[in-house]
Amino acid sequence: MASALHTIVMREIRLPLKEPFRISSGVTTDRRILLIEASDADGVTAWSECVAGEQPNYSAETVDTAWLAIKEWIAPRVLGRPLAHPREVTPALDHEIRGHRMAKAAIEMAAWAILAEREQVSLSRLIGGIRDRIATGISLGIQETPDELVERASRSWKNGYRRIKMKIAPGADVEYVAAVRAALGPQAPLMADANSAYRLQDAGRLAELDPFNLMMIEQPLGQDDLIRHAELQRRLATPLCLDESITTCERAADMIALESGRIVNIKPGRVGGFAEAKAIHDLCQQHAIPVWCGGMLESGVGRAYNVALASLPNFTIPGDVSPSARYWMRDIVSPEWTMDAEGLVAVPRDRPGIGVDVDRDRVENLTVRTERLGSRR
Ligand code: OSB
Ligand code: MG
Repeated sequence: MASALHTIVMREIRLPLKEPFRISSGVTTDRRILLIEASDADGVTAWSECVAGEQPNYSAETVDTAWLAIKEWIAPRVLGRPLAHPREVTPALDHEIRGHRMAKAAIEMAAWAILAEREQVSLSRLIGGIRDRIATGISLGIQETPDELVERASRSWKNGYRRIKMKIAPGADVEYVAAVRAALGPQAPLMADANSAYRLQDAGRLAELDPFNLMMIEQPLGQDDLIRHAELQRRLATPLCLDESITTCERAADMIALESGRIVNIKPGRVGGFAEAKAIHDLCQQHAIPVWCGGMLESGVGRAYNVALASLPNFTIPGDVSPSARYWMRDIVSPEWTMDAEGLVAVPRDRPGIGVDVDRDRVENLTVRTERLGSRR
């Protein structure tokens, strides 16, 4: 990009979900979202989003740790530093700053969007995406009863979603999956995500899911585990997919070597940004490991990055890239993200940058704190 980041504006907004989203480790009702507006020395600007949650129940990072990390360590490392290409951001940030990948990703991804703006190409084209439309799945939170899950799964299937993911936990697993499989029939592409709720001793319980022909079971065991997942995979017919455990491309290589899973959920926020996400995509492609794009209940800003990433060739499984209306009464971008009746989301390949406009007035109204880092022009 032959430029440097000049200003980073951090904003926290509050955005209520249409309905609470429960995973095995907690429930989210109102999203607290950290938005970034970054500008380079020539005034080219891009929005990005940090995917950290409200609580440290998915990873150690939260909105508050990300805010601190960006302000204290990450922004000072990149502001004013000449960058020939966004690929240089991750090495610059990883040097002497451990972890904080979601915080790093928010800045790294903004650098890619600024380059896309500078070159007047879409983010998708900039990173080598090939798809005009991407297949979309839905992630359904844990419900009070199997019937309530069946109701949501049936509606999602009718609405065109290409893949239905059910959150599971001990006590809300076999019965729930059995009910949805019975209601939707043998062909429906179903999967389950446990968000690390099980132990290896639960292998027998998880094997009871094998008869339901799930496409995969996502992250049943420890959030940083590979060894026990490998042992579990040997005992299950259903493929395992790793989410939380894959924090770097090296971890993906370890997963492949250890056979800890057969599919990878790639979330650019989880792995520190687009460069690492692309590296994992490429590695998995070389090893015939399919990947799909996960979600973190992002606003339309974060979604833009997921949609661009999911347009890469090895994203062959529908991702958690649901349209805006699945989450929000009203999104903060226009146009909002929509899905057609075939369960496809259009990739804005002919619009420069992230491909949607941020509704600045709405963002201002939702903002609870702001901080401007870098020099004033
Ligand atoms: O494990 O994929 C996950 C949401 C928050 C935290 C973790 C996960 C999720 C989802 C939601 O599954 C996916 C979406 O954004 O629709
Ligand atoms: Mg997951």
